[in-house]
Amino acid sequence: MNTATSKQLFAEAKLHIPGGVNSPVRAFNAVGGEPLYIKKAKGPRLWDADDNEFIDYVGAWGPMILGHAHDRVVEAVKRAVEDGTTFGSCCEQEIELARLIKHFVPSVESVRMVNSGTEATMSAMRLARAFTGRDKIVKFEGCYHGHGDSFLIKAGSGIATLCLPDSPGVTRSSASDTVTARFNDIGSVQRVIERHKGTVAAVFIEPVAGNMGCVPANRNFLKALREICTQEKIILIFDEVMTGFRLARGGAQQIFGVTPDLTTFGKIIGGGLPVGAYGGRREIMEMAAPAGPVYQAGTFSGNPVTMTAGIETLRIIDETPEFYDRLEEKGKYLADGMESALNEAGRKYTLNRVGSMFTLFFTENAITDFDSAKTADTTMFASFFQSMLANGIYLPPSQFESAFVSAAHDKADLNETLSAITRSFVSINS
Ligand code: KE4
Repeated sequence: MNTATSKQLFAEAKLHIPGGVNSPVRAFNAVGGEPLYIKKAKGPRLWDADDNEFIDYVGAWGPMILGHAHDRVVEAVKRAVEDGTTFGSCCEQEIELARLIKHFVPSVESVRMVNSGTEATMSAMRLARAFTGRDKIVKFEGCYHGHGDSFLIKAGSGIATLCLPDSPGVTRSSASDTVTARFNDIGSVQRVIERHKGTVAAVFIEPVAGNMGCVPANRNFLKALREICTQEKIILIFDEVMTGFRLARGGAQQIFGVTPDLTTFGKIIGGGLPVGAYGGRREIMEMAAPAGPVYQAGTFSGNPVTMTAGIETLRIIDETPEFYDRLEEKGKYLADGMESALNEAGRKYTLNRVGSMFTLFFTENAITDFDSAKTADTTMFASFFQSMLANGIYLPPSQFESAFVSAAHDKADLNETLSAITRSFVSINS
């Protein structure tokens, strides 16, 4: 595959940008080779600077559930831009997106728009601390909640990808207010809560983790977590930046039937533009300034163009009652085909999938938490990634990320992907 232009661009980028990238996980460090420069995307496909074409399973790390450059979203954004991009004032569109988020997710009584998932989790944490008067937060090893200081402790996503222990620059004092527990292990939660009795403000969890690869929480674990938080008056925060509007209309909380106190959102609600949001119980949300004393602000928060892209995306989903059934069918079809290809190749693997999120781990171990995810053969994953790329399939360049099927992937795309898998295992074998 000719990647001369991408290589040239990457060499130039490294002169101007740390590591040549504006977000570490896209640098291909964990899979070898160099990142491709994407110049165009439409539906389920990407084209790079050398005109190589790929079927895309990164989906910009989750936002592109409709596929890239959906005609209706593009048209709506074009119209919005012609009326001005951002005013630093109120606009009607922010009310409409807030209304839609509440329409989809019943636990959200009030919601505040921000500009990234990181801002959403940072703000939700501040609110929970103010509401409870407590300092500590609990997070789970392998979960990633953005790059706020308090969350860069045993985090997933790029931290895991780059095998970083945690992150320098996070002070001991902020790190000391974060305690970690083991995902899917309620005993570890009970021990942590007991040890820090009366000082924990919030528990953060990805109800289906996407940042150690796709690792679903166990329903009983989540129900027990809900009970502990209720009993201890701890704010339970579902980080649904990735799973919100991805796994069901009401996100993971609808699937599991567990209601958090606050939920953080991002990705899909921006329709491909930068966005984040946090929302939940009104009595907590009303503490956010200017309704209450907890300060949080943002120049671009609720800007009409991002709101328009999010509104159009959620409207398209809302108009399609079978939207998530179709995504489930596509996810299942691809997973079943992958399993038979892997079995035929005699490969040891574990495939975790929830709806249109999936991750292939090269290990026979069940993957239920970060420790088990780390037993996967990342060297084999890197070979698989590169072979699939050479066969025109663009997977997430990290074992510790989830892949995504979009509504735009059709049967032909999925079959092309499955044949690429078979060819990849032949080339890896040889
Ligand atoms: P952003 O600040 O990147 O918008 O969102 C942070 C975030 C928060 N919570 C969850 C569950 C997330 O998955 C994320 C961001 N996801 C990563 C990919 N796993 C974004 C990709 C990147 O960092 O380049």
